[in-house]
Amino acid sequence: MERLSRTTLPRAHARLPRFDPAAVGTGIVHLGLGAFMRAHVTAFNDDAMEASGDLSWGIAGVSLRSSDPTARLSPQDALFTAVERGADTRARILGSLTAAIHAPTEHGRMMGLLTAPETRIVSLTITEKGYCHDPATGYLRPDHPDVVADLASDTPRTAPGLIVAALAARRAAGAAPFTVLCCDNLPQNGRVTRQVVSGFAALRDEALATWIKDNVAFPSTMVDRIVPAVTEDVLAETAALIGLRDEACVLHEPFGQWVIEDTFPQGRPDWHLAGAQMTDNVEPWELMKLRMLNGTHSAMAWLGTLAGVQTVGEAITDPDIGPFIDALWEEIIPTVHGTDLHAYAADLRARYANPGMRHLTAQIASDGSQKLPQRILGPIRDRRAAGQDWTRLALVVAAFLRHAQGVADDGTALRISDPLAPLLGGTAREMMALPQIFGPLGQDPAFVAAIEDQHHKLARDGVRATLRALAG
Ligand code: CS2
Repeated sequence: MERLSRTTLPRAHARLPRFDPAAVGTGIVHLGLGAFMRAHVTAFNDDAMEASGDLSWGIAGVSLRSSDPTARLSPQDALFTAVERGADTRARILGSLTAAIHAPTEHGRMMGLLTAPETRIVSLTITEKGYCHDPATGYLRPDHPDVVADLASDTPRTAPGLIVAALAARRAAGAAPFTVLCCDNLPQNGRVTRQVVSGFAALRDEALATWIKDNVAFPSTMVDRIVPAVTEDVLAETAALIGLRDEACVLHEPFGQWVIEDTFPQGRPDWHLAGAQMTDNVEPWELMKLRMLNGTHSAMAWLGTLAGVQTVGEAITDPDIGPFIDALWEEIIPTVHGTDLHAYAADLRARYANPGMRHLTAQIASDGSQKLPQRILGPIRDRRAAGQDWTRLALVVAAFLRHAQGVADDGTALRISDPLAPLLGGTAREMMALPQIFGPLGQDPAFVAAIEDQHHKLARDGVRATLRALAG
């Protein structure tokens, strides 16, 4: 079978870009070339391009570590299929990605794009751990091994290191900076990105840090679309669907949401024409999504992996886990703002149950140390301050700790993928004393005792019996 490329594009059985991909210029450099960015940011960008006819905002995608995305995309002229699976299956080929660059082996090409005057936005989907920050405080960790290595090198590899190097070069050339657009699931993600970038700059040069503070915009965003990791099955199904081989396709649900703080001194694509919500305050959206979606995702992930439940779809329809998640939403809802939060929860429930998605609990369970503070500890702090019960949230923390100890309820070993893995795996009490994750909460005897109690039940009775006892 032939492979997708600009040459074979007209023969693809799919919705094709309504513009000429060869005519697209690069206006954005995107760090983090994973499936999420392809299924979300690029999809909105294609829609904006089609609606406005402005082809100057193409995206050069950069993979910071793995050579895999480049190996898949480059032979296809950076074209790929986004397969949407809901009531129907729809294949669409996206054309606003202009390049797929592997940072470690193409440093010069990448820096050329990062310093080009046409590049007016640098966007990021590098996952929580890519910020090299302390998840409890949101500040850069100066002792982070990758930060230490970057400070001693002319070819930085971390996102904060690269952004600072590019901004330094632009400043030295008297050029305007770019806007830095974080699209990761962090609370106040623009502010955190500003903190880590300025923090890195200050370790290099105080004057540069001040220039960044005065000149660079870091708008916050809320991004949402469920994008499970692509498997061999998806590759085969996509080929059958479009009649061409596509090694870089992505699978996603119909839902997609993007709320963006509208602060772009250097301009931006017409994302509002693609359905993005432009606002002056993303925080309520961010809090709602991080706690209600990502928080329950993590709950299903840690409880599910412990109980041997493999996917989100199985977890939400599970007779023990499903009702627990409904009750968990009742604890979370009073800690967030929004107009119809019960309707939002009902929509999430339906999205989780989408039979076209096989979203693995093990995938979501990874990097738990980076996710727990904003997803679960934040709501706990708010409920305790309001004098409200927080039993279910406590059980989720206990499930995180049990998962980090690496053994499922049936005795099988769990693979722990977490940047703080070397510090995890001790007793519940030892892990709660880690300030990077728990901050001052870990020093609060009432908090520690409540979590230990739930952890003890999980260890003694397992997930199912604990959930049943709680449901009473
Ligand atoms: C998930 C998210 O892997 C995870 O931690 O909770 O990737 C989630 O699927 C997205 O944020 C949905 O927008």
